[in-house]
Amino acid sequence: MESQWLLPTAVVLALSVYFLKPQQKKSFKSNLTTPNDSKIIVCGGGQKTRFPNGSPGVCKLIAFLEYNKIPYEYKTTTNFKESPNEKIPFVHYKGQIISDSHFIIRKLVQDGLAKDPNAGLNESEIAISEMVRTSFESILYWGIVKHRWINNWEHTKEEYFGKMPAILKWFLPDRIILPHVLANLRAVGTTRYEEGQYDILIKEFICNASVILGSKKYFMGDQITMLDYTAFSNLGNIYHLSKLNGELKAELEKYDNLVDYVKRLTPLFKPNKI
Ligand SMILES: N[C@@H](CCC(=O)N[C@@H](CS)C(=O)NCC(=O)O)C(=O)O
Repeated sequence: MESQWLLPTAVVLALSVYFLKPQQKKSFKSNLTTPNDSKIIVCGGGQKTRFPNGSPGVCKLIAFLEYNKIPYEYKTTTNFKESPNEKIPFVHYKGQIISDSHFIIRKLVQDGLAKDPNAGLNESEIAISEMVRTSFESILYWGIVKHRWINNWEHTKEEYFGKMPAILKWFLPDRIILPHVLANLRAVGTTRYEEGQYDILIKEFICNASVILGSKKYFMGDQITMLDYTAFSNLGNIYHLSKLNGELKAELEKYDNLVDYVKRLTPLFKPNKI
């Protein structure tokens, strides 16, 4: 090899070794709890006292903990990187960090802190209600995100970042956070529909939710199931945080049973001390 190629070749080899070597899997260990410590620290945005929490995932977890009278501490975080899936909610629990409300609830049920919310359903009811639950989390949820971050951005900015120091407020919301959320909305496809089409999907979704609920007390009958924590967290967000979701609230209000459902469930899931 000619000598002028030696240095670039060495650099390329060194970079290849660095990037191709198997990256050590990050283990998400908590520095706030120990393996024997059953204290639950819920990490989310905003304050515990804000109800419902503006994140449907956090709201769902809080609803579950409150309804089942499971003690927890709430920690406001902006460091989503601490979470294994880089999303909120996540919890510090028994020396580990666990992401995603579904897996957090499963772990708590497994550890005997609450009864499985779906225990009273048969196999087919569980399958159907879990399908409905995941469609709340993957269709209505993105409709809420779109309404906040696109349709009602000025209100949302004031609500989420209004109290931020002016210098941060000048660049963080519009230049850093909004582009990140818009990229997510595009990645999941919400903003790739033709103008108005996603809003039609959401209208149809809300109408379907009203038909499924019918005159029942909860979505699957007389007992609260897993689906109710999710349904409430999304519908309750639309109903109570109306500044962020004006048009969605108007849509929800077309269905008396959904409004009544949100109003009945609100006190059951509300943190005690607020
Ligand atoms: N399925 C998840 C959803 C969590 C989720 O989407 N969290 C949003 C906030 S509402 C988030 O952290 N987004 C940050 C991002 O996507 O970068 C759960 O229920 O925990």
